[in-house]
Amino acid sequence: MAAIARRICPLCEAACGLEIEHEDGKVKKIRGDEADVFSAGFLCPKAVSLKDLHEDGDRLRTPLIKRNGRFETATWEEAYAEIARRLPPIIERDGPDAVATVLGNPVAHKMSLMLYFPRLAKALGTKNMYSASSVDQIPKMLSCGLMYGGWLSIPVPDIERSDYLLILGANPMVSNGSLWTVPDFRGKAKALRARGGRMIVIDPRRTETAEVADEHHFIRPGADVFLLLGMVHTLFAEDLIMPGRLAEHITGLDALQAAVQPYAPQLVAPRCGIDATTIRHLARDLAGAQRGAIYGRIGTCTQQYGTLASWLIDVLNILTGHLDEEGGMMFPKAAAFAGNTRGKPGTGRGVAYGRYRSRVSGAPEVAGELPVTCLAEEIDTPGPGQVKALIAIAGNPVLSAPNGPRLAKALDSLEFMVSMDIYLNETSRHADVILPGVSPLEDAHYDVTFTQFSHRNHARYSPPVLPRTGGTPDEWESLLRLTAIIQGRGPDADIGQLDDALLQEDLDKSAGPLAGQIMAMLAPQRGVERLLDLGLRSGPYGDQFGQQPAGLNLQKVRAAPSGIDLGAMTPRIPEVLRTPSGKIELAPPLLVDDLARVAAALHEGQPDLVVIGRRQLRSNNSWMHNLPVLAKGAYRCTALVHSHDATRLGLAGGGSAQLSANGRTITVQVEIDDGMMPGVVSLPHGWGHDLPGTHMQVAAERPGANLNAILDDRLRDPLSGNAVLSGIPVKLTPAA
Ligand SMILES: Nc1nc2c(c(=O)[nH]1)N[C@H]1C(S)=C(S)[C@@H](COP(=O)(O)OP(=O)(O)OC[C@H]3O[C@@H](n4cnc5c(=O)[nH]c(N)nc54)[C@H](O)[C@@H]3O)O[C@H]1N2
Ligand SMILES: Nc1nc2c(c(=O)[nH]1)N[C@H]1C(S)=C(S)[C@@H](COP(=O)(O)OP(=O)(O)OC[C@H]3O[C@@H](n4cnc5c(=O)[nH]c(N)nc54)[C@H](O)[C@@H]3O)O[C@H]1N2
Ligand code: SF4
Ligand SMILES: [Mo]
Repeated sequence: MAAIARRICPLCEAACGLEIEHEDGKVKKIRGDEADVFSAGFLCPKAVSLKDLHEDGDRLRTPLIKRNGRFETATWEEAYAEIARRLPPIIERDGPDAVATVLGNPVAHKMSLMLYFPRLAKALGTKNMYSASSVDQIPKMLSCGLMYGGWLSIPVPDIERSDYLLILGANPMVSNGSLWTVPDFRGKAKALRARGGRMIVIDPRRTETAEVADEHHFIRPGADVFLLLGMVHTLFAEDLIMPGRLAEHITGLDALQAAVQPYAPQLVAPRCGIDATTIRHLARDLAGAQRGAIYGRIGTCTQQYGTLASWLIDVLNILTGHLDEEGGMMFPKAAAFAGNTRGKPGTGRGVAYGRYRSRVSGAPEVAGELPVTCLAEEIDTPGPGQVKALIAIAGNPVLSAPNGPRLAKALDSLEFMVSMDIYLNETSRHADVILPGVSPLEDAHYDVTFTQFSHRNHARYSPPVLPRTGGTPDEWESLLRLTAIIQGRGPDADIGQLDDALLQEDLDKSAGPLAGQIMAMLAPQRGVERLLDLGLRSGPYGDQFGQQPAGLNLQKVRAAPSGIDLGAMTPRIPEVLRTPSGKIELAPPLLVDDLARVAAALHEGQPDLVVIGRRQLRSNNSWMHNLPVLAKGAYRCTALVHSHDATRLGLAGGGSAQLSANGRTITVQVEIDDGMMPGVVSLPHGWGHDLPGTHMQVAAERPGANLNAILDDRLRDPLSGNAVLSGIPVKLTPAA
């Protein structure tokens, strides 16, 4: 008989609640859960691909061990034994820094990986920790860290109560939101406009989001900082500074005013490609909005001024009285694991930044990690401290990080590499051992990450939809197994006992004399469920282990299969602040000093042609191209070119062309699109599935071209270390 299970979709940040109809272990139908307290039935075309993902014959079901250059299937025992044989001797010989870890995007979408990777990291103690954060949002984490005192104190638009939304470098109509968990952005944007609200988009492409907005302005890629400085300048010049309730919670206003003084709209206009009148009107409209916000995302992060742009966006919200106000940018308060509720309310130590630097480039550590663009050089540059082994978890940096060819070569030179992945793909092919993850229908889920960026607070838990088969461990168990191996306990350690011991250690630290009692109250749960129960019960809505009997625990969340609504966001300043001053730092010296780079580049000319990235609804970074339901249809890895550029460069729509930068070239298919800003070409990332040694048969049929193959791994925002992916000068010529 068919049964219906509920599962939060793990495929993007919108975290929609789904209904999965299944029978005899087979998925029959996937639809949105109308009763879901957060997503109310919304879903996008990717949701139904969970069936294809579950059934994909190319998805790994058993570990693989590489012997004599070829992968052989292996049992879990054999795989762990191989790791135990090869990894610890490297640590013993060269120390923990000889082993690097690299995490990919799906880690943020998997409770098992999110909650248990820290265990592994602690056991290993390496400085060489890398992740997709540094090709993504780390500039925003740094700017918010400096301003509010916490890496995850990142405000999100309160769209349901807003009447003005200015969007820079984000395309939520396609991405479904990022650092902003907002299922059905389209519906919410439509409602905003129906209330008489306005939406404005700043993007070098007239995007799907621009299409549903009231206004769209092209911007020169990488030049948001100039626009934003011009807007802040306007607020000061026109006496539009009105932080309202926040006035007593901010510091650095004078320093900020002095810092933006040189950037009058007429001066920055040519540099950003937006005229001075428009810059002033954008500033005035934001200031005049009753309930409004300016929001920026990946386009504003993946550029050389990523941290500065991220900072100025918050500055604008604060100066116009839109931070921490209904309908503006507000701080979510997640039910569990909320980074922005830890510690004493109202003051703190702020964030520690640059505690160490990468060996080769000297890039500063941010939030405990180094830029992923440093990984290749740390492997291929000999000398003390060189990386000799790698643990890659749910990441595909060979495609997702700049200069994939260099990284691929570097990975081949490692003494040992483990991949935890679900495919034999462009990155995992370099591993010596691959430990497969499980299908999202086979594990339990709670959104550890994206509840922290949700436009409305809620708690939802999904038990596994289908049972795991063939003795496959859950990923938290694999991570504990690796932890045990690194701790020198060998491949057959009792990981149940280790799990208990590690939790006991945590509790001794956080709960002191109550540790034993709490441990007993969490029994007989184990693994991720136990950590989740702990997170919920000790969280801001928790039952505090009986002290707040009406509060949340896992049992209560479980009993509500479509989730528990915890209400709209509420004002949190000053409680959310953790800066030493107890104030919002408007002008952190690190950021103000970095304006020297901006001043030096104010009159820089526009390169003839630059490339930017793009996301697509039926794709997700590099890894969903093997799912037939998404792969079908029109060829998607096209280079969008304005017709004027096509004419002057001699390019024809549908024709192929050579796209080159940094001495490397890829072949792309041209698509003429007058929605592009002239002088800018757009190509999606995550393609290029034609590398040898992979096994993704559907993806290989239409491999596409890897944009990152031509980008420069040495180009970073010097503050955050984030890769520069946008606005890179390129040459585009017709292919012979
Ligand atoms: N040029 C350019 N490059 C970019 C971007 C861009 O805009 N432009 N965007 C960047 C961004 S924002 C990001 S987040 C990164 C993403 O960078 P990555 O995370 O490195 O890339 P993904 O394609 O998301 O790869 C995810 C990997 O996880 C595996 N996987 C999927 N599900 C699971 C699972 O449940 N368990 C395990 N163990 N493995 C799993 C997949 O097979 C795949 O190997 O790419 C970045 N790269
Ligand atoms: N369907 C789908 N959804 C996804 C993903 C996916 O691959 N596919 N990836 C997920 C991930 S990992 C992330 S991080 C999020 C990202 O979520 P978003 O940030 O919303 O993603 P993008 O669609 O890449 O939007 C970035 C926009 O920035 C523009 N842009 C490029 N350079 C500049 C610039 O210099 N200035 C300005 N102002 N704009 C610029 C681009 O044209 C693009 O429209 O999406 C997530 N959701
Ligand atoms: S929008 Fe994102 S979370 Fe929602 S169904 Fe689509 S992929 Fe899943
Ligand atoms: Mo991302």
